[in-house]
Amino acid sequence: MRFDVLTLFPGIFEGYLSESLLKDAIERGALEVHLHNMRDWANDKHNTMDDRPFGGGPGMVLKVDRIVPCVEEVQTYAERPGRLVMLTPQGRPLTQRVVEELAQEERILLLCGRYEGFDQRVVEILQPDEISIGDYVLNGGEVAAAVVIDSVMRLIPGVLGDENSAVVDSFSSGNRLLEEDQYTRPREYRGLTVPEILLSGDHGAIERWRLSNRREKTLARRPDLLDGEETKIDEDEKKKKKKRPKKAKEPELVAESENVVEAKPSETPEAADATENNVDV
Ligand code: 6GU
Repeated sequence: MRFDVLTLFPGIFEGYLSESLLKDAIERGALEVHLHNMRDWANDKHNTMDDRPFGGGPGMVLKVDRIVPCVEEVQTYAERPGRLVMLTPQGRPLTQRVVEELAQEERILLLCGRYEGFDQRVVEILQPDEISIGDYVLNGGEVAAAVVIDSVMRLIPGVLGDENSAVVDSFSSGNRLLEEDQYTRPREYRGLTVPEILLSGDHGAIERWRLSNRREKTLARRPDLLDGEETKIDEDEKKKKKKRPKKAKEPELVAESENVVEAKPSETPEAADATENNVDV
């Protein structure tokens, strides 16, 4: 997959692209990210990219006669033009569904705004897919573009190693629940212990605990994530809870999860603990 980032501040991306997963993916050729400084399309001696808004008001507006030729030229830099995404707080919200949709593209251009935004004729002429990363204000689209790259690249086959599989992530298709609580060694810290069930070696019971934990957490923190079916089931559960007080440490839910990934016993901390201490789990 190829990203072309159009920005007045290409330096913002350099550190981010040269670390960790992004760096590896780029080095392996699984991902290309090309940075373009839009100021290269300023054609006057002051390199002007923005101007005061007609009608008055604060801030500056990015000029249509700089931005449109810039995007049109960058579109010719690969065999096929890419999908044009404009990062703007007025865009449609970025969700995992939108990320999944973008991950289908071969090429994406990310157009980053600054200041008060773009002249509206940029939108009229180029008809970009306008995307926002949330209901708060950023100084510009660069951080939002990095969020798009980060979330989309995880879904490209061959970009993440198996150990980082995106299939079971929260919000991925078929899984709109929050992640369960995680623990690793030590078993006890400042008097706080790991839930007993995770040390039991009973993989069926562990999976039931995890699913139950995820659903309770999602219901408590993000009920908006539960679709009609989930909400209905959880309401049934709440009723059951009222009638029958919860037994300590017992998993509530016995439904099967679609996305169960069984860890090999040898890979779990308790198994490693057991090996270290020469005990069976
Ligand atoms: Cl895409 N841009 C800016 N400037 N602010 C934002 C945003 C984008 N998404 C949320 N806030």
